[in-house]
Amino acid sequence: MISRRSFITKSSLVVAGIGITKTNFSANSFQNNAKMPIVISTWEHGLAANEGAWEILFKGGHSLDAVEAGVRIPEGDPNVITVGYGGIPDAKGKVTLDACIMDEKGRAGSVTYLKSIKHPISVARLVMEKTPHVMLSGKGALEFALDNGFKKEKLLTPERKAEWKKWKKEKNKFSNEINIENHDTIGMLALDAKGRLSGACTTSGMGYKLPGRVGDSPIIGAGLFVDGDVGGAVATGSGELVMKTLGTFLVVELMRNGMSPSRACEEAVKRITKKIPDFENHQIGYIALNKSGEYGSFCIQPGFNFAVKTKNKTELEDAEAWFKKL
Ligand code: SD4
Repeated sequence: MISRRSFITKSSLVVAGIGITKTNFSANSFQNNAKMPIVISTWEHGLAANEGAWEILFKGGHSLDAVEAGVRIPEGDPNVITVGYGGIPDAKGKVTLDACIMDEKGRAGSVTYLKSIKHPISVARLVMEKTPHVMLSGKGALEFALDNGFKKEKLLTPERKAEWKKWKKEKNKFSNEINIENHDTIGMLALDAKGRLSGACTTSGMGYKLPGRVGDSPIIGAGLFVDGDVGGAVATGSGELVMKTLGTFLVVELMRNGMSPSRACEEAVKRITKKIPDFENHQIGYIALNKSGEYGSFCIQPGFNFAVKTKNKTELEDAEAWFKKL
């Protein structure tokens, strides 16, 4: 079980307009005491994704294969409306996908603004393994996928199309403010039995975004960063804030300098609160896993959770939040 070592201050600073209390957690690192392997991933859909990863991890497989297999589950699930097939489209009704992957050797691959391909994470992996590049975008990414045997598929489901039409009629205005429906990228980190750490991140991005918009999720160092000697981190939430602070690179560097995963995530959220004036209108969640199998998380708003799987446990945990509901 998790033991939070200290819960130091709880101030009742009410932030204008949203009726929430700022909570300070300090030194709230926790040891999970679990032996490798371990996999963690963002949000509730991480539970099913972790099971996919576990199939590979428990047999002694490589964490890179595990994270790819894991995140393919929400990518292929039309009920997960923020990732892959069945994802919320952009303002013009097109589903465009962002994804990246990184392994313990520091190899990385990414695709952005990819249309018509159900599993962008697998294309990102091929970019990493078959090209001298890190990132392919838009048409080029699609051509690369088709040349490598991927098939074009319709990603917009009838349900998402109907919602988009309604949105267009009633709002027709993009808002990336706190909105559960607008979020829920899957980001996953796995440490395999041999101590190899890999990560994956895949999303349909902000719902009803401007056509052409790319978020943090496919940006190495923003949506995902892994250093096999230190640890890894993934981000979810309003990508613009993560990009402006290079959030997951920051988390990993803080862990390199001795912070626990929880403290490092908290510090990276703190950076956002210092640098980005309207941060209170946004959600950001970070999760991190270090080389020893310790993990942690932190977010801006209450409500972010993440899934953890080890030999001894399968659970969904709530992340500590910068703001805590009154
Ligand atoms: C983005 N970070 O495109 C993604 C969206 C997200 O949880 O994570 N939602 O900005």
